[in-house]
Amino acid sequence: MSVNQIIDLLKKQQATFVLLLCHKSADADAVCAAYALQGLLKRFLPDLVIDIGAPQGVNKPTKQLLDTLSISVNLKPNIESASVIFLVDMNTVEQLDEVVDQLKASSAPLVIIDHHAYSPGAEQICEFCLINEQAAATCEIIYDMYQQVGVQLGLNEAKALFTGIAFDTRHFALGDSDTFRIAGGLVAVGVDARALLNLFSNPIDNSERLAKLKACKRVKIVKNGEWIIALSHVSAYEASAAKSLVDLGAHVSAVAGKKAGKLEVSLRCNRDFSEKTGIHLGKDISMPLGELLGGVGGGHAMAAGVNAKGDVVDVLDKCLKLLEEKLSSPV
Ligand SMILES: [Mn+2]
Repeated sequence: MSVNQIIDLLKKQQATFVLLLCHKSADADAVCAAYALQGLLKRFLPDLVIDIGAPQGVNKPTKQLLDTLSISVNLKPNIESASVIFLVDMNTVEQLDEVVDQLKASSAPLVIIDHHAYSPGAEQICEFCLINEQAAATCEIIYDMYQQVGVQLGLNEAKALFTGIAFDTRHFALGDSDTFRIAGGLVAVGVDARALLNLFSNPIDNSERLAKLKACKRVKIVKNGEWIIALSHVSAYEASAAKSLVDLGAHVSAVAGKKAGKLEVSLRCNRDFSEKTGIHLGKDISMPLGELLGGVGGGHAMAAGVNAKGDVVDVLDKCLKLLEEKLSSPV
């Protein structure tokens, strides 16, 4: 899919209003990618009204980012009036709970720009689908879209892309050669890398510290051959807790949490586990686990998640079973 194809689609639809939708508790990558995409489309269609929508909210660190980079996000986007809808940094609408029905009812063509593992059916629901699982961040894909059409990035757009990439690569620790090529390009536009990284390395607040410590206290450790699996549950900050368990020494972790009847599971593993076992947490664990629980799961090879209903103990058992099955039948 090329940028020109997108522009042609917008013209063909005689689009006056377009929505760039971000996933549930939108993160820096989602919001920043949407912001830079908004800027790119504006270069071609200056009269087009383009809203960045986050109907399921933005996460806490991203809220501060929105102020700093002056990015406006609409928390109650008008789905019905959109001529074309973009899914940015996600490739399924299922995780958008309350607005799924509105999206399904809309006849607006859907464009997907994402770097998560393909969800079943992603290609069927969209007009154009740009999913690059190799990209470390959706912001990297947007950077290359600018390159493709030779459009110069503005400084604020470059800052946004740099921040989104820094966020998704854990401050570049998970970056590959493409990540550094792009970071170099953004620095050339005028991004002050150190200043931006400092700005967003906020100390975490006490509720997150407590969640991480509680996850450690409640951890169930299972050894499987050379691998250490850590399972735990918290009432918030599942992703942060799952990451902490891997930082502490687990090869793979799953942390479940239940809020207002909704169950969330975050999975993380280290690179050694990912490469030696060939297990893709998004495709091999989260997707089947989501299905098993009547919810939805997906994500990346080393970081994934599930949204569903159910009980934390039961979901962790099912998750462990899936991991054990995969480990006993190496790919
Ligand atoms: Mn992302």
